[in-house]
Amino acid sequence: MAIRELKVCLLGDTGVGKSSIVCRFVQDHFDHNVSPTIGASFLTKTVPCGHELHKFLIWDTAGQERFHSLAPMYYRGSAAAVIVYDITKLDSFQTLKKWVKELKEHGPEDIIVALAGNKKDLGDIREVPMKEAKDFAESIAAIFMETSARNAVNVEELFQKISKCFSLEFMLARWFAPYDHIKHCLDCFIRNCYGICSMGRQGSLVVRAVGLITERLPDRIPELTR
Ligand SMILES: Nc1nc2c(ncn2[C@@H]2O[C@H](COP(=O)(O)OP(=O)(O)OP(=O)(O)O)[C@@H](O)[C@H]2O)c(=O)[nH]1
Ligand SMILES: [Mg+2]
Repeated sequence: MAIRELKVCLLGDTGVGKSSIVCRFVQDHFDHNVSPTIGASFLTKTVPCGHELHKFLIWDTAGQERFHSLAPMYYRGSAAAVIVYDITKLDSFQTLKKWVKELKEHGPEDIIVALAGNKKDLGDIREVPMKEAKDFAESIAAIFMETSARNAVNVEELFQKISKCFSLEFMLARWFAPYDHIKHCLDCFIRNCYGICSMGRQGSLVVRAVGLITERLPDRIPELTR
């Protein structure tokens, strides 16, 4: 099975639960007395996604202001960024918006952004209405989930959603969206592509997709590029 590596960084205010989310996802563990992150920490986890394995290379950054200048090192080259806020702290949602802006201005052009409203278990003292966060996420075409690292709510699901964005079907569907009228051709192409992918070739799926079209469907190029 082909392994695809996905660099993911976590950003957000100190104390919102970035390390706790990563710890829940990677080790299925929650620590009430976790220390603030210094610099950043790195963990990995491999999950199945359709006909592939996705290996998350996770950079859990430090939210304290003194570490802010290090962040570009981690979001540069990231396939996805998870920006975390604490639903009980309105300030942390404002910080999230600053991160969105910074990513838009300086982050990778095609980065997938996921917003995570953590500490869902403390819903009775929430300061950020879910609808407000959801609407904001929609306005920037980001994934949105409220999570609880403490109670293991929506953490796995959050990473699954990110993983799906890098599945072959999703990437090709996005890439081919303007060519919906040749759906049959696309379906054949996806099947062919899986045959090659399962042989474990390296490289970007989309680049491979273009290569395969050229190689296997040369007569369809005029249609695809019209
Ligand atoms: N109730 C509750 N507490 C949580 C949750 N997630 C994290 N916490 C607590 O929030 C505090 C901060 O969590 P961290 O994971 O260290 O936060 P962080 O975002 O990594 O902070 P920095 O490393 O300083 O940027 C800890 O006391 C955690 O136990 C959650 O889902 N629910
Ligand atoms: Mg941390």
